[in-house]
Parts: sequence; structure tokens; C-alpha cells
Amino acid sequence: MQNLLVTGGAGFIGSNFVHYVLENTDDHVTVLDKLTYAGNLESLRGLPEERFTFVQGDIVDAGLVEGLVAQADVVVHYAAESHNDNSLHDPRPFLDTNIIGTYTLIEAARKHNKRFHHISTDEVYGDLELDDPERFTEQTPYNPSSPYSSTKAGSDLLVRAWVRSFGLQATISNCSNNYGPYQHVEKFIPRQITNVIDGIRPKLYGKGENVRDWIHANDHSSAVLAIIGKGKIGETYLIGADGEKNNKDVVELILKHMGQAPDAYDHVVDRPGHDLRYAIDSTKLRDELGWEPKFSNFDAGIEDTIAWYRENENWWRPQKAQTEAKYKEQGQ
Ligand code: NAD
Ligand code: TDX
Repeated sequence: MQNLLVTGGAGFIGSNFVHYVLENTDDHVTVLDKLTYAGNLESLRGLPEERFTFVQGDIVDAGLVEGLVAQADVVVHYAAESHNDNSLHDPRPFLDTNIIGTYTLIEAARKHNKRFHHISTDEVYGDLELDDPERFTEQTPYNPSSPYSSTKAGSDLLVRAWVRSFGLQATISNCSNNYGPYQHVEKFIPRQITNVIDGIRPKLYGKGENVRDWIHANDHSSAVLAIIGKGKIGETYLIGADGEKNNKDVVELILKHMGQAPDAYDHVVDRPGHDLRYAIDSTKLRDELGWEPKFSNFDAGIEDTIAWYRENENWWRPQKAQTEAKYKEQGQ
């Protein structure tokens, strides 16, 4: 039994990880989450009280962070400002949380000599051409495009430096695009599903040719547990499930499963600096740690996700109007 401190555990992937840990291990979980617009306590409802503690607070609060890190065996760091579109309109919170927040956590982890796992993204590597035969590997040079991805890249580099200079007991994972339940309606897949539920046509940025490498959030969680359990200190592991799809195909799949015509969507103004394609080669994680994804059928995963949003309208409804109003201002 270990005590895990999970930052950002009220967000999409963090909450999935908390559920996954409580269902698949004997560990105790403490979540530290600021409950920004992206955090939702409803995503953590009904967890066993004797194995789960929630603390509302900011990861830049050094005093709070130090006390919590001191009590933990392992820190799993999910908390971040996570949405590219927001980072293009107001980058400052991304610097505060992603850079200073990560710095605050690794300082506490080094002081108390705690195992630290840093959650990051494939976006730190920039993007690929559509016909590039190569995919991202652990050796791909960093080349981030947006304020979001550059702050995530910066946070990864801080962790690497703390490993090398201070002997921080850390690992890093860079995962591709996640989908599944509890994802905020600002993100691509839930936005389109909830638009269709509301009778609004899905919105495709630009031509819709951009490719994302989709992985179910549960597979991300199982990979993180594998890295915490068996990963080598100082190493980076890429997490991906061979799920490349272009955005147009994803919208058409959603429309098909929701009984709409395949062309019942609108093209809207493109995202500035929009990364063209992400693709992950997760050979290292599979070969060295024996990890494999379980959700290999994207079609079925999307159907389940649509069903979840249909059944859990009370979870997403409070965010929907505000999110769409913001997109409307931006012509998206
Ligand atoms: P999210 O936006 O859904 O959740 C982020 C959570 O962090 C929220 O609960 C929020 O309240 C909390 N938070 C934000 N700032 C905080 C602060 N200063 N102090 C404490 N808590 C704070 O994000 P997500 O999509 O679940 O992403 C989680 C992590 O996974 C991020 O580090 C992100 O970079 C990474 N990631 C995401 C994806 C993806 O597809 N969504 C893919 C790869 C990696
Ligand atoms: O309405 C939309 N229409 C559209 O075409 C939205 C919201 C998005 N898009 C496009 C932009 C991207 O090509 O869909 C793709 C996915 O967009 P997002 O859901 O915003 O994700 P992305 O920018 O790819 O970043 C995500 O994956 C990597 C997460 O938000 C990041 O936190 C993670 O690091």
C-alpha cells in the first residue's frame, strides 16, 4: 500500500487515474486540485472515504505543497492548464501553473526525497507532416508550437534538470490525445458530441485534415501505473495506442453514431499555429515495461463516450453555454 499524491485529480485524465488506482490497487490517494474552470468534484463522487482525500489548493502554494508531498510516497503530477485555444488568448495562467507549479512540486519532492512522476504530452515534440513515415520517439527533439505546449516542454525540462542536478527520483511520460468520460466540453470530441445533443452542428477547424493519435484515458492510466511501478528513474516513456485519425473522420464517426448526415458539420476559422499531425511510437513502454492498450477499437470507444455524455448531462451542462459563448467570440 502506498500513499499517492495526485495533482489535478479533479480534471479529465487525473480523475480517470484516481478511479483506476482505487479500482486496481490498494493504494491511498490524496488529490490536490485548485478546482479551476476545468476541475469538477463531481468526477470524484462516491470514492471510498477511507482510501481517498481531497484537498483544494494551488500547486504554486509552496507551503501547502510541501506538507502534502512530505506525507506522500509518490507524487503523480497531472495538474496543468491544458487547453491550446485558451493558451492562445491568455497565456499567463499556463506559465504560472505549468512552469511555476511544476517547479514548486519538484522542489518539495527533492527536499523530501519522494518518487515523482510527471505527466506530459506529445505536443512538446511539435508536429509531423501527414506523410512522414517517422513517429515521435523518446529521442525526438523538442519543438513545441503553442503557449500550452511550450510551457509543458519547459516543465519537462525542469524535471530532467532536477533529475540530473539534484538526483530527483523522477520519471516522465508524454502521451497522445486522450478521449473518454469526464473530458471538459471545450475539447474536440466532447464539444462535438454535446453540440449534436444540443442541435448545433459540429465545428471543424480549417479543413479538418489535422491528425491526432487517440488513446482512451483508461489506457493512459494503466501506462502511468506501469511506469510508477516498473519505470527506470530518469527515463521518459511515450504513451500511445496507434490511434491516428484526422479530425474530419472523427466528426463523421460521431455524426454516424448520433444518427446525423455525414456532412452535417461546419468548417470554422482555423487555430493559429495549428499542429498538423501527432503520432506516437510507444515501443519502449511496450517492450521494457510490458504495457499494452486495452481499448483498441476507437469506433466502440466513441460509441461508449457518446453514451456517457448522453447519460451524464448534469455533469457537463453547467459548462456548455459559457464554453460555446467563448468559442463564438473567436469565430470558432
Ligand atoms: P484538465 O484541464 O481536464 O484538468 C486539469 C486539472 O488541473 C483540473 O482539475 C484543474 O482544476 C487542475 N489545476 C489547474 N491548475 C491548477 C493549479 N494551479 N493547482 C492545482 N490544480 C490545478 O486537463 P487534462 O486533459 O486532464 O490533462 C491532465 C494532464 O495530462 C495535463 O498535465 C496535460 O498536459 C496532460 N495531457 C493531456 C492530454 C489530453 O489529451 N487531454 C494528453 C497528454 C497529456
Ligand atoms: O471545436 C474544435 N474543432 C476542431 O477541429 C476543437 C475544440 C478542436 N478542433 C481540432 C483541433 C485539434 O486538431 O481538434 C483537434 C483536437 O483539439 P483539442 O481537443 O483542443 O486537443 P489538442 O489541441 O490536440 O490537445 C489535446 O491533446 C494533447 C489536449 O487538449 C492537450 O492537453 C494534450 O496535451
